Amino acid sequence: MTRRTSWAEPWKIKVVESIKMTTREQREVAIRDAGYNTFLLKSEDCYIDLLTDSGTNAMSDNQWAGMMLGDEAYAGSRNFYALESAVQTYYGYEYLIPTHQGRGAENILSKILIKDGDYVPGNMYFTTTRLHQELAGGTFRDVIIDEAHDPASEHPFKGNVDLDKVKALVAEVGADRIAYITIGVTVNLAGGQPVSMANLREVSTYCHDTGITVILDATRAVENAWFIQQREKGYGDKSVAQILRAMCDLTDGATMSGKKDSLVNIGGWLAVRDRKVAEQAQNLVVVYEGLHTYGGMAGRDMEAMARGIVESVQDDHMRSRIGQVQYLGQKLIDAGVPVVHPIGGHAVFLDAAAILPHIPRDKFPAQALAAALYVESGIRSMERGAVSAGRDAKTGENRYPKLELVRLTIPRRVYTQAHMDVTAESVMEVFDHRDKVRGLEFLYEPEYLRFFQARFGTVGGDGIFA
Ligand code: PLI
Repeated sequence: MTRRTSWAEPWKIKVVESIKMTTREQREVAIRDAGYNTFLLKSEDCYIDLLTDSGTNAMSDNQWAGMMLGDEAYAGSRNFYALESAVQTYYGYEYLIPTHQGRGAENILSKILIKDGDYVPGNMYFTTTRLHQELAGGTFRDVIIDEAHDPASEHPFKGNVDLDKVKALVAEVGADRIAYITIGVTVNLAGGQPVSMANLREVSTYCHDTGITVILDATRAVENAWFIQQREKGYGDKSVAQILRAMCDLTDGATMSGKKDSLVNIGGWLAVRDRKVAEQAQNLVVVYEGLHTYGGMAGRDMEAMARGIVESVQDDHMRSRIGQVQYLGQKLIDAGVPVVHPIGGHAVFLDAAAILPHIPRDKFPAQALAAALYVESGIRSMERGAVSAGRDAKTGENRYPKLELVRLTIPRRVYTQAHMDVTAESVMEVFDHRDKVRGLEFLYEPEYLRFFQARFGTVGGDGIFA
């Protein structure tokens, strides 16, 4: 019984969508017209779209059936109660406030919990999360372990919080100036790296003893639960659903982008245990999102998410979801392409600083690598380096995070292993011609979340390849 070692997806395909290959000449024009920013490309000009796993998932027949059961009442839609029940069952929080997507929840939470001058520690920043904290008058402090900033470190839980860094912040500013701590699981910008249950428990115990609220960024918490099952002693015989619940039980609330783990195309939520915070959130959601029983989502979207949550916590789903990411990552590791180790949950991250050492950080090697990969192959990826990090809110200087990465993000249930093979070969092709890739400089830089809409020009000649 040892011959069968492969896994296969726990589904078969019922509907397909055509994708088209373009010529290199067409792609050279498209990327130039897009200001060398993959966010500004037209989707139809992309062959394999690995820009993000956010809202790009394929829904199941069961979810589509649920869409037909949308109760589009302005107030009290039955689909809200289905979603509320799914969140209570699988995440365990008592009060659910739906939002149009994750950043809607971040906005509301930041406005409620942050006072001007407060600090908000977190295990590495996320773009929208930090911006909402700053807009609410807070200052973000990174408290992730040092290993997270080292692409080569094989630490199995690189998303862990360094409790000494939290303690140092408490000693510096006082616990009453700390609005709350955000724990991202998994940590997107560290490479989709997980947090261990032991670390979550240790941080939760310390914070609760010190009077600090613990907020989970639950966006990819189910993927985190899978890593705990696979890597942490004592969890090998627990289900993903049990581990997810145990993680959430250590925290006071969560913000959620349903567009990732929950296998839908839109939606999010804020969930808390404290009734007073829930009341404030239910009041604010009316101002920014919609009534507290839809929060910017259609009834059908809430139904699809309720059903997606149940599907997302199935062990066989998670095995194939993360298995596919690992498959791509291993191919690149075997080919000697520098990537973030270990391979994370939702994406393979190319180490652009190591691949393009001839491009200085202020000429944005990761942005350039993403553009080069597109021209080479039609594959769309995303910069996750200095452009994403933006400028310091106080000094206005560019931030240069240690990690300068390109993210090959895998949508859930969308592409096959054959697409992963083509992706790996395309990355290898660019890797072979890496010394020809040109750096970039800003032509247009928007004030907020610049990576979405910035435009660039190539340095030292036309075209991304010399
Ligand atoms: O895109 P939203 O507004 O639904 O969610 C914001 C958000 C919050 N936390 C984390 C960890 C995210 O990854 C996140 C969104 N991520 C995007 C869009 C991504 O491409 O990774």
